[in-house]
Amino acid sequence: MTASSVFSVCGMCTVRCPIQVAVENGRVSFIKGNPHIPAMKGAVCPRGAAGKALVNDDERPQYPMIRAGNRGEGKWRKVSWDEAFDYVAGGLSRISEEYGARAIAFSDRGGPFRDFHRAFLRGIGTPNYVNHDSSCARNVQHAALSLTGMGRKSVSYDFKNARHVVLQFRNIFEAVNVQEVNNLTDAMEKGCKLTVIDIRANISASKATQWMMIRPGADYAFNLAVIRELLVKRLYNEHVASTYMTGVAELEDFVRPYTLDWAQQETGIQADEIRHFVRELAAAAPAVIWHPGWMAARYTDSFYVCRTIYIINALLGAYGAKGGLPFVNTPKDVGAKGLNSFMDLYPKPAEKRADGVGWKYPQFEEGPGLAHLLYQAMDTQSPYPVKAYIAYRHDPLMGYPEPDRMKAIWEKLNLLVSVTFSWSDTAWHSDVVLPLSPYLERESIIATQNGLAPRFFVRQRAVEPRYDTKADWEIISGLARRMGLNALAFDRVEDLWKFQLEGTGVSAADFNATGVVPLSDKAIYRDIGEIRFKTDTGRMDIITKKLEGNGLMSLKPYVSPKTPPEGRFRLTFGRCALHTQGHTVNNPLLFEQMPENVLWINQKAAAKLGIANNDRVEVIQNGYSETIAAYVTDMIHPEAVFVVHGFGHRLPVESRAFFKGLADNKFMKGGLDIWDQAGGAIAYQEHFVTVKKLSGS
Ligand SMILES: Nc1nc2c(c(=O)[nH]1)N[C@H]1C(S)=C(S)[C@@H](COP(=O)(O)OP(=O)(O)OC[C@H]3O[C@@H](n4cnc5c(=O)[nH]c(N)nc54)[C@H](O)[C@@H]3O)O[C@H]1N2
Ligand SMILES: Nc1nc2c(c(=O)[nH]1)N[C@H]1C(S)=C(S)[C@@H](COP(=O)(O)OP(=O)(O)OC[C@H]3O[C@@H](n4cnc5c(=O)[nH]c(N)nc54)[C@H](O)[C@@H]3O)O[C@H]1N2
Ligand code: SF4
Ligand SMILES: [Mo]
Repeated sequence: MTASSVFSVCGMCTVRCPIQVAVENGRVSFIKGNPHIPAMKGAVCPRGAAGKALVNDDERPQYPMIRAGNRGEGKWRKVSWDEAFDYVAGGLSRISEEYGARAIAFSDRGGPFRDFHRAFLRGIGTPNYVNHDSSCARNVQHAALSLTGMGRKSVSYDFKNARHVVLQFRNIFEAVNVQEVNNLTDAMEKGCKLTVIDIRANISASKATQWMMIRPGADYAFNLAVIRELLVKRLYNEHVASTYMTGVAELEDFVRPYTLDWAQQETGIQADEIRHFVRELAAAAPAVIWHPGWMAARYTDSFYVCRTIYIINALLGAYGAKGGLPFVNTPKDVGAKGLNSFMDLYPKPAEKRADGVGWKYPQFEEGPGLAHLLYQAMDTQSPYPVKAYIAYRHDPLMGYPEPDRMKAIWEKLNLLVSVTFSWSDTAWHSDVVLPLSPYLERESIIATQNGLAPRFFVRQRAVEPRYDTKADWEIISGLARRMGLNALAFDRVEDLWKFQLEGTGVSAADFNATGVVPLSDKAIYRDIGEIRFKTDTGRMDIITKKLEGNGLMSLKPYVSPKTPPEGRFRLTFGRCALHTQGHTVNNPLLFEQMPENVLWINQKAAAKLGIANNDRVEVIQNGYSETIAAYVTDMIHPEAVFVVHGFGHRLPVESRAFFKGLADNKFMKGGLDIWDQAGGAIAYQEHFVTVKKLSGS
């Protein structure tokens, strides 16, 4: 028997925890948290443990495929990698010649391993790179930028030292980041309070010091009243406000009408409860974290909710504080040289983006654009035709509303390619599937994790691919070689690493000891006084020129969310600890533990409709319907129904997930057009559904 162990990076979700993989006879035998990273506590979450089942699953794309029937028909021709690369590279080159390079679009799922494939796009010469973020955290990002001029990841969350943590539409104990959960749990054992503001009692609420059930979509009202209470009662950090913020007086004027009694009417939460909460929070400041949210693509005012959260953190002095939101350090901040970037090999394409970001919509950050606006540009072929689309680690047919409309839009594409390790609606609908090796069977480029102590990290290959699949860098190299981008055509991953590490003083062998290379030996907290915010004034600006100058408001008056008509409910959704988005339902281990989602519905509302727990119900919107089991509870707001996202698969190649549970994204008619104009993200929760008991159940 041969046994070894490899330090690597989990790939079961976007958190990318550091792991240690035990390998016996060329097969993965065990996965645990990297023991050299203390906050991992040697653990992974249930999905992390199911990585082995992903490798062993034969219901995943096993070789390159080219479509043999109509799109979505499921007729495939098995081809060699050479043929697949020739087909895709040939198609891209032809489209580029006929329509210009800008006719090629590419989307991914964000994250630290993008430098190489984004360099490929620059090499081709297209500006049309987008990521998934308009379906996720774009509002958070733009809210952070609007106050501090710095993105959401410029601060970290110092859970370990926090004294009061507030989760508002953030379910940390189910939408898990292992290190954050461990740190928060440690802090709570030392007395840190946890307040959860949610439309239902999720697992985080069950662990909280206080849970407040809020009316769906009324979060902005809650936050405006909190700001008023902080300002009027002088519970905020006056030194921080006067030294590092501008516009606080305007803010105080603006929030004057938003009293606690008013908020009680809007949110359903008692004024006294909010008053007490604000006092406790102020008492714990500055070691407080009001989490600005992650999946904040919910309402047309979600940007303003996130923005008020950042403002509250600022007023409490949490920016830069131990136990609050300390500023992260880049390699440069700790005197180290950063990685060499493949993107720097090519100039940024001068062409305007098809999604309008940066010119039609100057209020938005250009980097990852807005995918839903790219799809609209594909539809209108304006400002110019987009003819090729590569969905790379992205399943927009499940992640965006209106999959049928999207399929119709994609009829205008000459080439649709999916790069993925699992089947997905998007892969099934593509012209070419380039199968990626699952994370345990591939290595990545080296990446930087900025933080209190920044570090380099890398994913190592633990075992060889079972099937004819390839690593990301091999796929991009294969295409690059055929398109004449020789600087990106590599045969050995060691050569990519060498390029990245040149001049840093670090070598690839340095990752072998612990899986990471720390760039500082201790956590470095920078005081707020050392920071020059990237705003007009160098301080945190409440009145933001970039908003005002683009017809948007810095201080937007509250508009009450619509109340659903009798018999209808606002469709809400979120995560569970056992699955990641849409791509784990068919994982044998995880499927066994949770094969389908259920519809949370309030007990009184269900009683009116004659629905009892476990009854099969029909969910209907605009003539479309699916059935699901009801979970009747008084722990959800009566205006809402809730499902875990990612279910309702309809692909015959996924025998386990097939027809299990309900797909929330199919109940969002018109949803591609409903988005937050200030934050850029889709407003997924602006949809109502009818719920009926299924006759005979
Ligand atoms: N209705 C509704 N819509 C939603 C949400 C919701 O809750 N409800 N959630 C939103 C959120 S928060 C997000 S982040 C998005 C997620 O949307 P997506 O990012 O599209 O979802 P995933 O299922 O995580 O990943 C998509 C595909 O990428 C593949 N994949 C995963 N990891 C890798 C990898 O490392 N490399 C490659 N090449 N492929 C990989 C998977 O096999 C999967 O098929 O959906 C959003 N859309
Ligand atoms: N296990 C697991 N972990 C994950 C993921 C996963 O798929 N599975 N996905 C990762 C990704 S991509 C993301 S973006 C994050 C998402 O992380 P989160 O945003 O924390 O997760 P969600 O479960 O989408 O939503 C959090 C909570 O918002 C509540 N909510 C819904 N509407 C409202 C409202 O109007 N007001 C308030 N106050 N609350 C509301 C929901 O009930 C839910 O409990 O999780 C990441 N981690
Ligand atoms: S949170 Fe779980 S699934 Fe996500 S990277 Fe960490 S161990 Fe893997
Ligand atoms: Mo997300």
